[in-house]
Formats: sequence, C-alpha cells, structure tokens
Amino acid sequence: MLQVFKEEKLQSQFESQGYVKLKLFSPTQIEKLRTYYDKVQSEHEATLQSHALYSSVETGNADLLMAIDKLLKDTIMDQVKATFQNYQTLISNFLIKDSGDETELMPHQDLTFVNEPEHCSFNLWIPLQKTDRNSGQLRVFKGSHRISKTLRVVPDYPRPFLPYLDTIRELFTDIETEIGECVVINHSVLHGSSVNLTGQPRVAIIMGFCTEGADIHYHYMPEGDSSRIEKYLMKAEDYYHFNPDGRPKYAKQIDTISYCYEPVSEQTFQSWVKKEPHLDLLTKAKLLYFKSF
Ligand SMILES: O=C(O)CCC(=O)C(=O)O
Repeated sequence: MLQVFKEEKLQSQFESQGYVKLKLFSPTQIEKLRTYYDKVQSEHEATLQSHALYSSVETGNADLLMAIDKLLKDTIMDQVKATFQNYQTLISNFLIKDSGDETELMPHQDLTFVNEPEHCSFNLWIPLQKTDRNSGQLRVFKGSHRISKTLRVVPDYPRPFLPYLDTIRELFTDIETEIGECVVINHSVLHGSSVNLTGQPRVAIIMGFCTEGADIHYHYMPEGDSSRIEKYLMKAEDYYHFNPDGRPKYAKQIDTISYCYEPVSEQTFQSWVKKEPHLDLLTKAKLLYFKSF
C-alpha cells in the first residue's frame, strides 16, 4: 500500500491502529467551516428531521456538495497537503448528529471504495466543536481493519461482525477532541460514535480520501442478492448524483459480481485477539478464557 502520511511515524500508527488523531487546524479555520454550516443548516434539517445522524449527501443537492468541496479546498487544503501524500480526494460532507438519548452510533465499517488491502480509503473527520463521551465523540476498535476483509456495499449486506457487537463496544477506544483536532480513520476499521446529550446538534466535516492511482468503485446489491452485486467505476463527481434507489446516476457499471458473505468465525476473532498488540493481557485473558463471544 502507498504511504499516505508524509511522516513515517503517523503512517505506522495508521497501519497498526487504523486511525490517527491529529491537531491540524486553527480555531479560525474551524469557525469558518462552522459559519458556512450555519448558513446551510436549514437545508440539511428540512429533508432529514427524523434521522439521528444525517449528512449533506442525503439532501441530494449536487450544488451544495460541490460548494462544500470548494469550501474545504479554500479553507484547509494547506494542512492537508502538508500532512498527506499519494492521495486522491473522494466526497466531502457535513455529518450531523442530533441531540438525544438514542443517538449512539453502533459499531460499523464504512463502504468499500477501493480494492483492499492493496489500496486503502479513509476519512478525515473534523468536528466543528469539542467532542467527548456526551457530545458525539468518535469511538474506534483499534486494529480491527486487520481482522477480516469484507465487501461493504449499498444498501446493506450481512454484517460479518454482528455476533460480536457488544464485545466490540466494550473494546472501543474513546477519542475526545478539542477544537482543531481531527481523526484520520481507515474506512475498514470498526467504529461508532457516542450519544450527543448537549441539546445541540453535533456537526462534523468528513472528507474522504483514497490512495493515488486506485480505481474507485461503488457496489450496489439489489434485493439482498449477493450473487449479482453491481460494480460501478466512479469518478469523484459521480458521488454527487444518485438515483432514489441508491444506484449512481451517471457512473458506468463495469461488472456484476458474486460475493460470499460469512460471519467472522469465533476462531478468526480469537486468533486476532491473541496476536493483537493493542489489547492488554487482562483484556486478552477475559476475551479468550472468561467470556463467550
Ligand atoms: O460522525 C459520527 O458520529 C460518526 C462518523 C462515522 O461513523 C462515519 O463517518 O462513518
């Protein structure tokens, strides 16, 4: 895989943990992003009032998505260029978590964009306010991108980690952030976010990236049939236009593929636990000897 961080140490953290927290931006930059969001807030809320977590993509407004892309290029690209190399950008979005008791986001992985693990794709998650356990912070299952490979498709697929969700929540690392801090997170890492109890929406920007030279793909599984998954070749701008059923409007379908979905076996999970350097001995012992998965 191409090295996406300029700094070796960050690259090796990213490869072993699946995420890196960085302080990249100034309060003024975050304020500029926030001010822009305040202007487009009602457009986000108008279409999406019933969701706990919603994004700019769901507005279906290509002009808005292009404007967000331009805003980021004008506002934060100096730091992005100083930190990363060998990358292409994917779509960027505001991601809003409403306030309420039921707003925890359960462990999940993001969609497959590229051929993994030869290539990798990731988000830069930039919260526009401080985050902690009561204000929608990100939670990550360190190293979980190395457990097992899965094709992650739209609209849904048999989730291979379903039997372990409670265990995974217990193993999450909570990532508090101050203004200007952000999290670079591999799309294949299991992650979630905590409840937002602040009484205000929690707003973040997510900026998508993948390794330079990778073909960008989108997979659509019709009617839950994993023997006829449609594979589309995407250009960055194809993410601005989707049909109501979730298929891309203009991208070219290049293949129909079959994929065998199987839950991650207890044996696979346990052998990962044994080898995983980020788990301490007590946790390993609990997982392997005292707890049934
Ligand atoms: O912003 C959040 O609360 C969660 C972000 C997330 O899970 C994602 O980008 O996939």
